[in-house]
Amino acid sequence: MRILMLTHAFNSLTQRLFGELGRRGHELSVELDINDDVTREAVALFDPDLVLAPFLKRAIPADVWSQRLSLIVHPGIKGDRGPSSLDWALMDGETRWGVTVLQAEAEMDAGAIWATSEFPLEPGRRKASVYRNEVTEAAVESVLLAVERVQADGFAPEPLDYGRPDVAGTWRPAMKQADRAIDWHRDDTATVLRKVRAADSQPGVLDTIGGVRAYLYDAHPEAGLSGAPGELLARRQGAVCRATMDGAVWLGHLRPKDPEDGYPFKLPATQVLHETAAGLPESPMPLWDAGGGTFQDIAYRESDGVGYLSFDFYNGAMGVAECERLLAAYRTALERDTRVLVLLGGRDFWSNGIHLNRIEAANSPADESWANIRAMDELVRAILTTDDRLTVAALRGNAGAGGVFLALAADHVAARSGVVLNPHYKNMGNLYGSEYWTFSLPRRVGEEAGRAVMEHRLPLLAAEALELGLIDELAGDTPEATEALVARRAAEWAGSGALDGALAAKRAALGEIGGGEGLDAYRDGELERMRLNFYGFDPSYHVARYNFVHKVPSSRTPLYLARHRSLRNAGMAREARRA
Ligand code: COA
Ligand code: THG
Repeated sequence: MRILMLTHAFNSLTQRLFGELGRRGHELSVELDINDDVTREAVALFDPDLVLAPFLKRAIPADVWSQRLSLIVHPGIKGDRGPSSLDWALMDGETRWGVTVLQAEAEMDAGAIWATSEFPLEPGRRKASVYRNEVTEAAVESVLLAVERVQADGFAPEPLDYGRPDVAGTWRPAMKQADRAIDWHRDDTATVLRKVRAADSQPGVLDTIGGVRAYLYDAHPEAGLSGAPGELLARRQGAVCRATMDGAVWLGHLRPKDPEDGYPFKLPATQVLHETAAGLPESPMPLWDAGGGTFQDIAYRESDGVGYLSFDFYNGAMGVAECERLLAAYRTALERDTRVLVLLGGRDFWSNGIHLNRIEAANSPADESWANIRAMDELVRAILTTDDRLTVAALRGNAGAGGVFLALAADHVAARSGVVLNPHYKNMGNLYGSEYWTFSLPRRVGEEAGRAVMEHRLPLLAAEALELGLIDELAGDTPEATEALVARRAAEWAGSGALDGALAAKRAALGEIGGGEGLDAYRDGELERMRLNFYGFDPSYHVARYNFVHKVPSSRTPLYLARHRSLRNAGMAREARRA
């Protein structure tokens, strides 16, 4: 089928559906929801059999949905309607939730139902985490089913009827800040966590913290500290700890509401609260895995002769500090008597490379970019040159740009089957990229495929990455399954007689390229180009980063997505229709 994906942004869910539908032979094009006329034009140019809206905030115009079957992916259980579905589900403590694929009509989300899928929902989860995991899996299932039903011809979608016993949901209005507000004197830790997490990653809970009006994000429980409700107690690695009625929470990121209080995008809480935060006592966090109950973004543990270094950075963004701390932890892990070391990335993201928000907020974004890429390169190099043990990258969540090449530095790369990889830098103003990609990419996929991956700038499903040889293994359908499968394999290797041979081969391969010195040549070549990206005459990278960080809406859909706008394709489509 010809499917036009109409979407507010080419976000992770849209990318996943784009990959899954493309793999099944559908002809796809994407239009970002810019305005109704652009939508109309896209329909006219592409002449789709189906309009699919995976992530749409505005109404599809009546002349489009009345002439073209238009399906909406709604992140709600059957019968649920409105723009804040997941927010309400999490605030109300629903224990089952779902995705509904419904037909667009005049009344929002009231159209006939083409497919649904449900999942259990644990209380206190972060909205974006549920979206990137359960919602995305359920959306893939129900969209594929709906598309089959459209193709089957003669399937009658079910009109929305609240009289039916299986129609559980209802219309819920847009959630307001008043619905989200925290009362530090009355809300216990679980309530504060629930409120912040139901609004994370957007819009955040508006509050006053350290005298600043700001949106709160990235909340974690703290079992060991307490104080007067609302009081700031401590700081740790960018986060601040704040007392609740019965305990305390860590808040990792803030976004100031008013421009006079700082940049209007998310930054580490200590950076937003500068002097106030600087006056707080530093609460140290050892590397050994505390097993929860506090904020720990890097943790190490061992079992069955395997070392596990886990890390989970907000939005997968790695600034200089994160790179340096992870490198220090990696070096400590190398001192341990293990022969297999697993790098276990976060549930939502493995890594998205350098920290674009922190760079944007720096006095010299060029200098900060340079420092950040140098710090990333040091980390990647430490992994590439580890020759006394096997390294495994376990991707539970998505990876983008330099984050992908961080993973490729490991000997074995395993990913959750639903992971989406963006192994290219082009969308960030034609950034050349570093992280030793000129070494790792051709080493894994060959010169030609490597060039194609970098050039065509499209996301890759984990299964596609496996076929290309970019990664080595699909490990499970959930973050938990990925962790368990990787652990089983790592323990097998650690106890295997074949490991010595594998390590000898690894040392030989490293020797063949001239060891660390051989690697220098790759990095220096990359950095020469990066220096031009950061300091040269062409400001593309700085412009792209500004737009990304400030979420400047696109005025047009990039041509690599809007295939109907590339003249050749549009012409061919019209020819094909006429014939
Ligand atoms: N630095 C800072 N923030 C980043 C980031 C980075 N490198 N990569 C992603 N983020 C943030 C996004 O701004 C977004 O912020 P929000 O919480 O305010 O919404 C959040 O992470 C999630 O990103 P989003 O695009 O909504 O997630 P997604 O899963 O739908 O899409 C990508 C993932 C990879 C397509 C997209 O985030 C991206 O293009 N990232 C940039 C990668 C990059 O160019 N890195 C730098 C070069 S090394
Ligand atoms: N029919 C048509 N178009 C659609 C839908 C549809 N476009 C996508 C949409 N479903 C997804 N669902 C909703 C439901 C309600 C609202 C937005 C998207 C909504 N919006 C408020 C408004 O427009 O005033 C603003 C909400 C906010 O503040 O975020 O109520 O079924 N044709």
